[in-house]
Amino acid sequence: MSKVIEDCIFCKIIAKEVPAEIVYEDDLMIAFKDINPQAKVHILLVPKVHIPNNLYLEGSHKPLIGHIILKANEIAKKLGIAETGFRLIVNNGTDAGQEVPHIHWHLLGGEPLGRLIC
Ligand code: DGP
Repeated sequence: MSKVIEDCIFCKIIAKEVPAEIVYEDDLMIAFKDINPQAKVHILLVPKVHIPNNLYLEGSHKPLIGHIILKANEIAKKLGIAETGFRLIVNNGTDAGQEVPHIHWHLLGGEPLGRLIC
């Protein structure tokens, strides 16, 4: 069981103290529907260990990150959005609009998402 960081909503979801529509879970991560979806399919992929954002990643996290990125493919296939395409996004810090300081990957798809400037 990962340590629950006080006031971290994602730690509370991981600890099942707050409900979420979970689409996948294992020892390392959880994936659940975003409460405020920005596309027909909008899933958050969240490591169970509390890491605030990309800046806090260390070498020891490499297997965890690889695991989450590969699971994104599996979840996209399971939800039927793999063939039509999907987007994976990580917001880091204030300028990127990060609201929840527990690193997470947004998996978006199920409809045309429009072009980003990058
Ligand atoms: P970000 O801005 O990258 O930190 O994205 C945080 C996302 O988390 C945002 O799209 C809304 C979602 N979110 C915030 N609180 C909750 C919650 O309690 N439950 C669920 N399912 N999603 C949440």
